[in-house]
Amino acid sequence: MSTTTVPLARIKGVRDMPVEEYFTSGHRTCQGCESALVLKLMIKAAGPRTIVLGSTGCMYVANTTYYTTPWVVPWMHTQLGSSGSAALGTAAGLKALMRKGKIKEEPLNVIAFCGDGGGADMGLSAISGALTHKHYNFLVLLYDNESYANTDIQVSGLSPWGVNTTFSPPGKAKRILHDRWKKNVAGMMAAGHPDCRYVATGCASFAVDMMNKIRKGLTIEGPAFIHTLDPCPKGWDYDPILSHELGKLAIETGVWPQYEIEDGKLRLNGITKMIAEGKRKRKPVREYLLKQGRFAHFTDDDIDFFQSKVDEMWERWLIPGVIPFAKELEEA
Ligand SMILES: Cc1ncc(C[n+]2csc(CCOP(=O)(O)OP(=O)(O)O)c2C)c(N)n1
Ligand code: SF4
Ligand SMILES: [Mg+2]
Repeated sequence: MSTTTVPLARIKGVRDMPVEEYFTSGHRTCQGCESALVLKLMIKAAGPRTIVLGSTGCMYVANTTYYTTPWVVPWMHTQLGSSGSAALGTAAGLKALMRKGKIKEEPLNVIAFCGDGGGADMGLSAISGALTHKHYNFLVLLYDNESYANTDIQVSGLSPWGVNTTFSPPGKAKRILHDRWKKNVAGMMAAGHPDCRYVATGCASFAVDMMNKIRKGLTIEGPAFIHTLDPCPKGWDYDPILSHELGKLAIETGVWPQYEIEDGKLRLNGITKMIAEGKRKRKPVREYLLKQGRFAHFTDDDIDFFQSKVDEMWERWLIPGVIPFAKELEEA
């Protein structure tokens, strides 16, 4: 039984990208949907010898309307909280079938995707369990549009502080209904799963970087986890033309640090690395927030609070964006 993975070389630049598409026409996602772009680039990076498993959410429902689908590769729906167990079970099943000689022995990619609701809330335990199984090769990709978008934009554990969603509308008595700070999922996965060989954050605004992270996750041999931040025109309430710009601004303002952790070694990358090395200044979060209708109710105080939390991450965390503990306890 071969344990090798599908060979996927590093993409050197836009001109080196594969031209073949395996997520094509036939989907019904909104105009400017970055999560759809993440899937399109994900499978472009992975190639045809891939099985995709997707938990319930926009990227399941809008991509598999009866009789139409953009998927060219084998694809299966899995229950909302089950991306981790589906990934592990499929990788283990393929291995057993190959060992018994029931299917041809060949390397195959297994990718399970989930949304922030399905992955970071409901399916956290299944993903955590899967990431402890070092003898199986698979990638769990969490596409984060910061709400339960498919059921009409409800708050999730990854929704940003103060955001206007259908579960947290600003009102006269309470302007800020959602007052919890976004979970740090990639950091949690990396710090808490010693046998998970690869964890990364990504964004489709930096397509080559994101695709190379997907290739790395698929070829490292063992479980891998990638978390992408995906602007969502419907839930974030902005003109779809701004999707690319908003992804970029999330990184430029320091709200979304870009990094990868390979066998316990951290590499900040792109603009995040430049900010960390003092070669580039973080843009004010105001530039990111005020382009989105979901923050239109923010007062200056709200923006200042948001900025102070991002500053805290950059200035006080042991590793900005990754390890949230302050360097030392302050004297009482
Ligand atoms: C166990 C279960 N609870 C609730 C639902 C209803 N439901 C379907 S999709 C969805 C939203 C999922 O949100 P997320 O995972 O963030 O994906 P998105 O829709 O944002 O792409 C919900 C609550 C379900 N399908 N299964
Ligand atoms: S609601 Fe958001 S995530 Fe869902 S299809 Fe529309 S843009 Fe994409
Ligand atoms: Mg979501």
